[in-house]
Amino acid sequence: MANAKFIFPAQFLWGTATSSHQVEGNNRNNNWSRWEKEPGKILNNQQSGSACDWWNGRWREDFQRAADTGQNAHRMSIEWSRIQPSPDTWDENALDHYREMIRGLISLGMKPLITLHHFTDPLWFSDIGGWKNPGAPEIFAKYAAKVVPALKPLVTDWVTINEPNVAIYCGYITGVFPPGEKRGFRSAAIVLKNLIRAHALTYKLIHHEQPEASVGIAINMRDFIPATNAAADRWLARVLHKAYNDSFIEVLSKGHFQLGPFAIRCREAKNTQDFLGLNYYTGSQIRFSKDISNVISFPEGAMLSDSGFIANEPESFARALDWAGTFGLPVIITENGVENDDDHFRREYLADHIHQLWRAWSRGIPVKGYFHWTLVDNFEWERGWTQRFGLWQLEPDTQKRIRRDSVDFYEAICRKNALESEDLRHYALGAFLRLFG
Ligand code: IFM
Repeated sequence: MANAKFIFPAQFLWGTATSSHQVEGNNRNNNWSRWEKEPGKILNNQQSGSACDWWNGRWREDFQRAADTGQNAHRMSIEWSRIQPSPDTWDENALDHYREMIRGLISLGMKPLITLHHFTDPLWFSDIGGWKNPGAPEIFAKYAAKVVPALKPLVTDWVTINEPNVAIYCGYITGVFPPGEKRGFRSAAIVLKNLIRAHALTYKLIHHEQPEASVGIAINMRDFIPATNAAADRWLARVLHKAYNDSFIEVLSKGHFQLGPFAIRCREAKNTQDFLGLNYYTGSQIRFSKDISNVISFPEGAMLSDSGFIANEPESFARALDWAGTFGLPVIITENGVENDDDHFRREYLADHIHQLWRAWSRGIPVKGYFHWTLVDNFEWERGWTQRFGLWQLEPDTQKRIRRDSVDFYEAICRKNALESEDLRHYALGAFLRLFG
């Protein structure tokens, strides 16, 4: 068979994404460090501990790994609680530390994409009500006003807030993230509005500091597919799509959002994105049921990740990309990946998703980059160390890194700026056969 090559546009960003609390280790002053200590909050009562030991300097070897394997970009986050350990103190050493890390990336030829908020809040902020505090947007903007001038000589690409929809859903509806409210719909609405305002203020502040900056959020998009053609299933899938996927992003685009009687109006948020950051992992099937645990499932026979969290549904990724394209902005895949320790599934998933990414680009969606989640196995929030998303496997106790085969596959894609059928055949035979068999 002739070799087929799915070529990406020049200057495409290929990297991995990480977040401070998941990799740094020894974060002791944020709401997650407190949450982890409460029995029963994290699977098997595991804790982040030293995580990937980045704060002690192991970022150097991991950045080297990324650069040595062809990556030209990296998405990382700044830990608010390190920069502003109390309301009136700023830690200049922590800022220096981040400058050093970012310089490290640049010196290795990797473009930094910097996230200002990735799930964690300083303890003092949580103790004054966190994102429910009416002053939360201004408090956050004050932190951003400290970080942005300090990093702007090194950074032009910013993500203000990571997955606000996940933070709200897990923090106030299911309660698996701090502050652990369950079915707190009123709180969720308050937090949604405050996060939108925090983003809008920060967007403006960054552009004031750095007119050439490119600023977005990273939204978690989940494709909700009606399980049947029944009106109730279709209705519920539509409502979930609006509430989970659209609510935040629509306000950033139009300044308002409406779902039945629930409305948000925030004119200051209108047009406050320069790119759309898409975090996509899976699609799921929606069935109308009074028993909430029966609502979400995966299609029968779907290829599932180790703990059954993620299904390989590339068509859902295609729909997510089409959806992202409707906002008329450049699209960056700020996260995509799968938890799989033995790596057989990751390579197939990677192949199917990169292929869909290429297809989206060829039908005109302006995709500019892809950040695989993640570089090295790290602390996976309420699921502790049980889910392994890394290109490199990590033994947290010894800090030993073990290269998974996906590294070689991803390296081939990054270096060639293309997905080639030969690499597909070699690393992901299932995907090869799905495409060419
Ligand atoms: O690890 C998380 C990340 O922090 C946010 N997006 C999803 C990832 C995998 O669950």
